[in-house]
Amino acid sequence: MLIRNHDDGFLHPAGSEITPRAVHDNRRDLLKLMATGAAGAALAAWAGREALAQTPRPGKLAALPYVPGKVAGATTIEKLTDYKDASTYNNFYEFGVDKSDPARNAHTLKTSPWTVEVEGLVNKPGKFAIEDLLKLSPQEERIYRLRCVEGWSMVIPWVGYSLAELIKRVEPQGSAKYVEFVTLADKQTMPYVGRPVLDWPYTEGLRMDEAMHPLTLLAFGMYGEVLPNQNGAPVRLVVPWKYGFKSAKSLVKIRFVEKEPGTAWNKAAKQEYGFYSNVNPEVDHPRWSQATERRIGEDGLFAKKRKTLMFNGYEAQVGQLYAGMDLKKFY
Ligand SMILES: Nc1nc2c(c(=O)[nH]1)N[C@H]1C(S)=C(S)[C@@H](COP(=O)(O)O)O[C@H]1N2
Ligand SMILES: [Mo]
Repeated sequence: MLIRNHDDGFLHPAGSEITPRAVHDNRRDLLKLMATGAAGAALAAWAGREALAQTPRPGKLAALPYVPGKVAGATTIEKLTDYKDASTYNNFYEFGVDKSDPARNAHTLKTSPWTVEVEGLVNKPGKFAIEDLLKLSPQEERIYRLRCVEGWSMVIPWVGYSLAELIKRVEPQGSAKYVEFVTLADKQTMPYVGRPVLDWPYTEGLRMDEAMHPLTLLAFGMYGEVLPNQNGAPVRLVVPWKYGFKSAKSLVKIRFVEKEPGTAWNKAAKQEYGFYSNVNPEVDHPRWSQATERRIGEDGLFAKKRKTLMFNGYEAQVGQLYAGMDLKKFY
């Protein structure tokens, strides 16, 4: 049966049609986890999946096959941001600097054919067609918070797999200490490339252990469908414990290097944006506090600001990566 959603007017399959299989799989997973004693963490994920199963996919773009997220901490039970907000309130400077620009302008982005080149200090460099990259590993749905450095956040069900799956296959050499991510810079299709907004192409970087962390997601979709162009189609990074700008969109190159690479925002304003950019309520941006955030969709007159959590709430999973580091210095 199809039901009409009041928010967007689109037809969605009724919940009863889409939940049974997912719920069945989840129960089986949960029983397995209980047997291994890992049920505590799994229960939160379980609740999140049930909530998700009630959230129909928007039905606008191609569906992606996926299983529920299996990585510990990869699912939050918070209410999902509406698809409409997540796909119309964006930062994608190649298409303009206003939040509404990417949704308006990114239709010109050509996402097929698309290749991602893996190069640098690896034994098996190569070019991956997007179709092959999609099939490299089973896709998971993971509900992550994404917190922008500007002070707003969203909760989005991403679809993809751990970047580590790709990294393992290309066999990094011992000298590879960092990973640099290069995104598309095409003047023909991206109206702001060529304007002196940022030093194009937009690039980002992670330390090897950050890139290998299971939470670091190579994302191909959201809300059960392929990514809308404005959210970084056809493939982007999602690093949920770091400020949003680390989650580079529309990736074309992944390069393994020895030295810490420059990043788009670090090059634009070194004192304001460091290499690490971990979400940290105790380290202010030089021009504003990072202690609280506004959840998109909750911005009524009486909506309370939320307290920003250390590592965006993923401290249990990633805190160990930074043991002994002065996070005020390495911001
Ligand atoms: N190529 C590219 N990637 C990018 C950006 C950008 O301008 N260009 N903006 C970043 C910023 S600042 C944020 S907050 C997130 C926003 O992702 P979303 O629009 O999917 O929420 O994308 C990041 N990735
Ligand atoms: Mo951002």
